[in-house]
Amino acid sequence: MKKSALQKVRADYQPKLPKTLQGSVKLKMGAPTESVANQDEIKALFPHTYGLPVVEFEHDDNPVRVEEPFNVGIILSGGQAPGGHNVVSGIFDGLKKLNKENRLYGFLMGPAGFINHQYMELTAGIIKDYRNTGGFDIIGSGRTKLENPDQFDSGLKILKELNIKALVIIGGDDSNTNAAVLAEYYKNIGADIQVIGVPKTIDGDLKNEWIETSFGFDTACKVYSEVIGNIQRDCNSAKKYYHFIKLMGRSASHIALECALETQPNICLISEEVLAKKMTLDNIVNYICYVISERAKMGWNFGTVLIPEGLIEFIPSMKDLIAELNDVIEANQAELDLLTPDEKLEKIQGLLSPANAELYASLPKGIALQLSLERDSHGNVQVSLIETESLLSEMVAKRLNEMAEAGEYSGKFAAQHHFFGYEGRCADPTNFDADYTYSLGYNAAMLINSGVTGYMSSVRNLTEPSDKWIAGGIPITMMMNMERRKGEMKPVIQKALVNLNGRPYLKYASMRETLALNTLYQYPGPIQYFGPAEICDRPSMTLLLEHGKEI
Ligand code: FBP
Repeated sequence: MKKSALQKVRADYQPKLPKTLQGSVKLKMGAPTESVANQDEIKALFPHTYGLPVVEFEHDDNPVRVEEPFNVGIILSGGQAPGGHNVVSGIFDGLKKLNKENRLYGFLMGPAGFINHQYMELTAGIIKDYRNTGGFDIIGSGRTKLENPDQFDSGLKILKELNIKALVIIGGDDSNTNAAVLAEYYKNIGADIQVIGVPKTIDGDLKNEWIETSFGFDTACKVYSEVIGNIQRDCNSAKKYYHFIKLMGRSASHIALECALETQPNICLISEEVLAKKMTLDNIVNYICYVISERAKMGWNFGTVLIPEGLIEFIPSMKDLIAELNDVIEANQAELDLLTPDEKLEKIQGLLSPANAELYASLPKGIALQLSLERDSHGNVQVSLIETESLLSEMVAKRLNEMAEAGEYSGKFAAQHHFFGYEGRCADPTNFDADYTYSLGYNAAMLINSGVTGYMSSVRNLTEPSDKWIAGGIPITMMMNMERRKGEMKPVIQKALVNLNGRPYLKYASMRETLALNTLYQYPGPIQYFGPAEICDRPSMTLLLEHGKEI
């Protein structure tokens, strides 16, 4: 494979490790833990892995040599996120540091490769080509949900065949939930297999006191912010378009919020705020129209609107509808698959409760169909397929016409639509993500060597220089609560949505009116890998603000 000039130079970047991981390590045990909610239910479901202590690594002055070599398997699960390859190289280097004979196997195309016994050995020669690169293409990723004992037993066969002692699942909240279920299952049947999770997702919604951020969020947001900045320059040059920009992130608005802090658009909708204020679709449209008409009075018929991917699910009436649709579609999927789009709409409408049926019927047909598409394997609506940016701009255009007829608006309105998601998921990781992911992987190897199971690799203190980062492990059950999924109550890792009392949101909210009624765009420019640390190593604004720093 021919490499670009940047790829060649970037391959030589040596990611930084926390100081504690640079030599030999020993484990410091913390106090026993409790799950974040529903303690009795979670405890009953995870009798062997509930209540474990938080663990932290310390430098070991008297290291005990590991005599027996061991093998490890890895799975890349779910959507791609920048830095996945560095998790793999971090695990590999950690294993080799412990014992040159240790081996690493990668299961191909996500959990499916584990269940179906498709794998490859990851050697130094293979890994060399993937260091510091974006993507998950080293072994591929997939969204098969690892959830039932048949799958666990099938996977166990290949683990035993390859003499694998531990499995590392690199994934988001759902995949790490599965890691916890698998750890418990193997412990329960005495399989003698450890399971370790690594927090991945560009969405930034897998975080808590111990997991300060999921990997990939930093890079993806910087890619989107670069492009939003470029659009804003274009917009401010031509002065003739409103750009409706939808940003990935599934339910949470972390990506949209981070990009707003980076680029200072005229409007950024925050789904969590829409829910808290019980806003309707009309309220949102009216707010956008208010900003457009005020800007028009100043002669500005241009602007930018950031829209979080999951917005529609947070509008309370839409949320109720989607929840019922999830259950109805799950129960009738086979039958619905055989119908034409019109028949499908009619059928679904007939199955919904009266209030939801009415709302469903009132939606533009295209949006109703997008809401009725097959769910992902975790039972979630595929929000990335819903064209909220077009829905909003159509409704805004209609309302502006009504306002114009009533003599309340005399501007010009033309819209452009964008959806940024896939553009950022496989970017070469920023220095922050390159270091963070390498450390998470290396740390996972150390956790395996310490014998723990049902833990997530945790590296924290991330707004400090990397040598001061704190490495350890968090019991996954500690992050769990019970939620309704596919019509049933299930134990899952609690998703972190935007905290409306948190500093990132409050910072944006304090600037919002000024940004709406002025043109104060910020242009972050492309990710820099070489140069001054304040440009190359700066973590996300979200992380800085959450850690009490100024931006
Ligand atoms: P993960 O939670 O698996 O990391 O996925 C993140 C994400 O990029 C979401 O932001 C988006 O809604 C979804 O994946 C898109 O899914 P797909 O990759 O299947 O199109």
